[in-house]
Formats: sequence, C-alpha cells, structure tokens
Amino acid sequence: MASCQEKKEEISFPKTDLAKAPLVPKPFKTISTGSAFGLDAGTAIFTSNSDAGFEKVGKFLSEQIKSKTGLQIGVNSATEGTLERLIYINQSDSVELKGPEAYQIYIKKDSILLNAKTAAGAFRGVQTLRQLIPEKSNDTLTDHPIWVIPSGKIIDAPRFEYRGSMLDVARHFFTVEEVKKYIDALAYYKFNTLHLHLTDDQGWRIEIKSWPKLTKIGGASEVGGGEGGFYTQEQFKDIVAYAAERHITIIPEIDMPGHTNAASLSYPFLHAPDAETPRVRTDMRVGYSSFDTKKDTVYSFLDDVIGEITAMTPGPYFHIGGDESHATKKSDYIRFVEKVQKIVRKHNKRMVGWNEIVQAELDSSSVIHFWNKPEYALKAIENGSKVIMSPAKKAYLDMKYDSISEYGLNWAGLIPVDIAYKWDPGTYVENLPEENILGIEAPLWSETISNSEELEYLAFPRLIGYAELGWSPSEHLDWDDYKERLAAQVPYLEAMQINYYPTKLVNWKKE
Ligand code: TNX
Repeated sequence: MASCQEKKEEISFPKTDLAKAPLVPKPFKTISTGSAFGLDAGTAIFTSNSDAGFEKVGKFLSEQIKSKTGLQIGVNSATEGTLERLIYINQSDSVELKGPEAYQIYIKKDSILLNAKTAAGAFRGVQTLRQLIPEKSNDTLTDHPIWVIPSGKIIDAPRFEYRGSMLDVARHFFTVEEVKKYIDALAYYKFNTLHLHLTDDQGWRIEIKSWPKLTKIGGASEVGGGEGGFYTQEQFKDIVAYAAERHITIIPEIDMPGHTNAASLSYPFLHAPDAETPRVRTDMRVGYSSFDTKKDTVYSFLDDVIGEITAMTPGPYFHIGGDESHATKKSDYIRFVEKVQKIVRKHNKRMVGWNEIVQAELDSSSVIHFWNKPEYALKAIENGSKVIMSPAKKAYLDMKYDSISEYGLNWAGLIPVDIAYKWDPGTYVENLPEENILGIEAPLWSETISNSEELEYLAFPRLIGYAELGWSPSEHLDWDDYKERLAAQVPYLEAMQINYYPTKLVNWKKE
C-alpha cells in the first residue's frame, strides 16, 4: 500500500474545472476543486450490497469504461494489492437526496463516491461519470495512460419525474436492434421513458396471441408500401428488459378509436360502419378510421389486447392514443374512452391518452398527453390529472429543421435546434401549474423515416436539448451556454455512430 501511496503523490495533474465540463443535462449544482481523479488500470469499482441493482449499475459502468477506454475495471472483485483508486457506488438514505433519481458525486484524487437512494439514481449518476471521462487518455503524466476526471462535487436531481421520447413504429417499422440503439442514446442523456406507438392505420406491430391476424394481416404494410413488420411477444419483452436494465420504462400505445385501419382490416367486425372501409393503407392521411364503439365484442377484443400487453409491461402506464378520431361521433368517442379507461384500470395500469381524451370523464390517475390544445391541458387541473408536455410546435421531432431538411413534415412549423430548446415545459401552457406537469416527451412520428440513419437525422441533436429541458432547473436553461455543451457531444455521437443534423447554429467540435 505504501508504494501505491507514493505513486499517487507523484502524479501532478494540470488544473481542472469540473464546472466547465460539457455535461448534458446540466446538473443542479457543481462545485470544482481543481484537482483530478486519474482513471487507469489500477481503478476498481465497488458497490453497496444492500440492493442488487447497485452491482448491476457498477457492471454497466465497467462495460462503458471498457468500450470508451479499453480499461478492464473489476466490479466488487479487485484484491487489495492491485487497488490504487476506487469508484464506490453507494446506496444512501441521506435526506439530501431528493427523490429516487437524485444522486451526488464526490470526485477526489484517490476516490469517486457516487451516492443515490435507488439503483435508478445511481444509474443516472453513472451517465454523468461517463460524460466526464475524456475521449483521450493523458499519456505523459505517468508511465501508463490515465484518463483525467476533474475533481469536485456534483449534486443533482431531475426537475420532472417523466422524461421521454416516443417512437412511431407503426408508420414505418423499426427493428429490435434499431429500437435498442435509440434506447442507448436515451439512457446516456438520462431519459427514463420510451413510449412506443405500436399501432396505426398503416400497421399493427405487436403480436397478440388471442388475435393472430392483427400481425398476420395488419403487420404486413407500412407507409410507402414497404413490407412492414411486427414484434413477437418475446421480442417485445426483450425490448422491455433492455430498457429496464437502463432504468427506462416502456409505455405501449394502442391508438384508438381512430387510427385503427390496420386492426379493422385484420378483423372487420371492429370497424365502425360510418368510417372508411378498411383496405391496406400506405398513405399518410389521418382521421378516416374508427372502431365500432357500440359493439360489446369490440370491448372484449380490447380487454384481450390490453391484457396481453400490460402483462408484458411492468411500467405503470398504458397509452390508449385517442387522437384525431374524426370518424367517431363525439358522444361515441366519450363513451368509448370511459369504457376503455375501466379496462385499463382493471389491468392495474394508469391510462394515458392524447389531449382529446379530456372530453371524457377521467379518473384523476389518468394522464393527459398534451400535443395541440392548451385548453385541453388546462382541463386536467379540474380533474386533478397530470399532463405530459409534447407541444407539437416545440417538441415534435418529426418537424423539419428548416426549409431544406431532408426528412420530416412541417404542419406544426419548422423547428430549428435553438427553437426546440428555447421554451420551458413548466410555463408553456399559461396557467397550468407545474405540480400538474408530469414531464416532457419528444415524439418521433415516422411517416418520412424508415431506418436508424433517418430516425437519427431528425432526433439528433434536438433530442439532447429535450433531455436538458426535462432534467435541469429552469435557471440553467440558457441557449448560449447549452450550445457549447451540445457542440462537445460530437465524439459521443461519432463513437456510437449516431447520425445528426449538423446545424450551422452550433459550432461543432469536430476533430
Ligand atoms: C399528428 S400528434 C398525429 C400523428 C401524426 C403526426 C405527424 C398526434 C397525436 N397525432 O398521427 O403522425 O401528427 O406529425
């Protein structure tokens, strides 16, 4: 040990400034102490053993260190003799940790201490550590490579409990691998939810064992005439588990009573006689399909569908869509939403629906997903319901950046990278109190995109800004400060082979 200590003394680090690290989302509070922790082959990770989740978080960190630096860092395994520096991930019940996702990091010369109440909090803190590890080692400080991590203290907790994105796998199908790649990026920026829009007029993407034609017939098409596709239940469970390992909850959406052409094409009894007759749809129109809200068999069908899906999703929510049901009479729509809410409650989930659902009488546990009408979001207050903020004009990842954007739509306007960042989800809907706001979600509709490269072109870099809007306190939301930190994300995006739109608004830090 004595020789180790001497060795440590020898390293004299250049002066550092933790507060200048380009972290996204920006932490609640950062205090610099000017020195450094040298990550090298002599580092070991140890974790609390009071909660099995902490060791998993330690292993995740070890894997990420390996892929970034090549270092093989043991978790709860190093022997005294080889241990020079320590990263300790500690379960703590400290009252200073506000909420399950809060964490604190103390970085000193000989140790990093990461405190969190829950494994989810530890996982969020690990993302901060990943961002603090430099791309390149310093090979001149000592006789071996060292990755210099600035010393100091970070105190952090999210502003909103719900920070999500949505992927429309219905208009175009995305493979399990493509969804996992998106989940990896969400995790890096501390998102905790991925909403999957699993069904629409053009396709049904989730296997339902009691109604096999949904995927056999309804899964075989997509926008533009491609072959479509669907997830088997095993594949869907695999996505849920992959997300859960990253402390991300999957929210499944079955859109209804409109956006149901693919379901009604598979089982014609579902179809409302007044709506357009089901046929394979590969166009982008909306608002022409509807379930028959008067038939009991439609509700027993939905009980089966909701039952099978909720059995595979551990998260608290089930999303019923409910948007743009222009082919359903208003009174029928209201009754339908109220009946489906009962089914969702029966399966022990909280119902989420696009903002139109407030026309129905809602349970206070149901969540309103705001996208276009502020007056609908405000109705949530009367009801005691929470609201997810996805204003189309600011948060829709499928809107074009500018008039020359390759992909995307423009019905809600163009959304350049600065406009996507310059709004506050806490005050966007006037008179909606922050305590009614569950959080923020950035939806990515897929009419114009069909693979990871195209998806990433629309999502990045805007998604990174939404991560900060959901996590960081409003005092930290400053475009000029943010755009510098955004520019520094290039090495991560390149290492992960994530495509992004290189907007001229940002001075990208390319090699
Ligand atoms: C509106 S937003 C829709 C979707 C489209 C999207 C395209 C919402 C709840 N419904 O059906 O895909 O616009 O931007």
